[in-house]
Amino acid sequence: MKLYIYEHCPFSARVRYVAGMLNIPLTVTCIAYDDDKTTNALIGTKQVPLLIKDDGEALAESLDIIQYFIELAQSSETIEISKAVFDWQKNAFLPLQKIGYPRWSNMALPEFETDSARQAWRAKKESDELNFDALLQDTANIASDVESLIKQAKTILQLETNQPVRLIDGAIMFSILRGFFSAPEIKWDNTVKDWMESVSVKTHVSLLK
Ligand SMILES: N[C@@H](CCC(=O)N[C@@H](CS)C(=O)NCC(=O)O)C(=O)O
Repeated sequence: MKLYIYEHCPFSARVRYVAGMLNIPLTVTCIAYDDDKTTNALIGTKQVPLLIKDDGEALAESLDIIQYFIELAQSSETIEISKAVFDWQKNAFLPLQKIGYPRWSNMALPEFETDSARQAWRAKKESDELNFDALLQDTANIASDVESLIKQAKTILQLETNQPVRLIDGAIMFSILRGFFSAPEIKWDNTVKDWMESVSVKTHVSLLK
């Protein structure tokens, strides 16, 4: 099976997390950010993650892909997200954009190898509300919000009690938290950082450092 992704993309990362946890073999292809053709030719729009199953069928929604992996692995997990994770995710998405948007295209990520790809990113993602230079200048305030989210993550995932983390909850939290590593100013709770690092090794999904 082939999975098209962007390395920075949290929806791609949650799918890769589940594939890693369930030992689903995948050929992962990162497309260039200015590539308007590859996924358009397959599903009529520019969107990742995109799974091409072995029978050629395309699946283009992260939760549909995860559901398919759960069935393939005959796992008892589900795609039902717990309320605490759902609420945390809603609060975490804007801070993720504020940290990631002005940084990811300047990192050594495969989707941003060319000037054209980096320019396509800025043209699409920068707005009055998310002005890249202003966001970088406001790093201290944004980092403080993110540090609260990291502390909440420790409680929600019950990392200190060694309770098993539900597959879908772990996938969502990991995929958002990994994006915060792109700002070295953010101070991490050690328990959460250790969990992120061990899960990254286990799933082969790198942190966005
Ligand atoms: N609902 C979709 C959302 C996927 C999504 O928003 N993907 C973004 C990347 S993170 C995308 O492909 N955006 C197109 C673009 O940036 O040009 C899912 O859950 O898979």
